[in-house]
Amino acid sequence: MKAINKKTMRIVKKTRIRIITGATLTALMILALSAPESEGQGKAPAYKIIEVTDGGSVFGVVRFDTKYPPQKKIRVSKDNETCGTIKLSERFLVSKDNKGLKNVLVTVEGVTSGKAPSPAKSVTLVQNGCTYLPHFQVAEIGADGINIKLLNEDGIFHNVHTYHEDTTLFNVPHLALQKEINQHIAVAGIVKVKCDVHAWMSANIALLKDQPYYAVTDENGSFSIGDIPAGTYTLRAWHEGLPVMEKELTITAEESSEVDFVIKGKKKKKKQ
Ligand SMILES: [Cu+2]
Repeated sequence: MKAINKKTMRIVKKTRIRIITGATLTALMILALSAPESEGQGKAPAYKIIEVTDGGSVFGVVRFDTKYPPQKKIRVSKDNETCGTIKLSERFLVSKDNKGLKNVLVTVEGVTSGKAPSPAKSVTLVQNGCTYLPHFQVAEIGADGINIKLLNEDGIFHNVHTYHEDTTLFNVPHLALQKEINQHIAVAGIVKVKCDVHAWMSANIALLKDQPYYAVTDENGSFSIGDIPAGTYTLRAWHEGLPVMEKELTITAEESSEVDFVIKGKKKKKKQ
């Protein structure tokens, strides 16, 4: 996180907002993305599935206020025939029209009874042109975890290394002629994917458990989440390059609430 960091950014305050960083953030993500297995003392109650007939919704935009991080160019140092010579970083994808930020995971936290989750059995991550496709994806997982299908469309050697926090989940060589590899992940949370051969290759997979109330911002930073039971919750926005942002969210039956996250970014001072 060089173009924008904790020192050089702050969040414009519209209602109440909290910024969480570092280890606290990591711990919170696990708490938020992993549902408790059982109801017990000191634990949040297990998620209850109910029919939501008069739920409300929330929509909004995650965007920068003025300046935003540029899309960095990365010089490719090996396998140029397949990988090319220049890559554009997909870390910050910002709309030129409204400064909206793509690939922000927005979740409604604190819903204990709500619509049914939709666990997926498998997600696919493609290695193509020495880029992971897609750069960011979200899947819900059930008690059995999820299969990660890795496709090598490049015909060159890659090495897929996945992390949950700083811990390796799996680390597998993907040989040039090996089209497909399948791996299993059992934990919820943010899974970071890196290639140990090509340092610029990175992707993130968010695995949600008992959390059907989420959206990922589109190319204009827009999101929308519906069928939320009336109540007061926390709206959380996670992006790989920013501190977690949170706002209080009050949902009224059959009504729509607008909540925007506006990020004030200052350009990093150049030393030269
Ligand atoms: Cu690679």
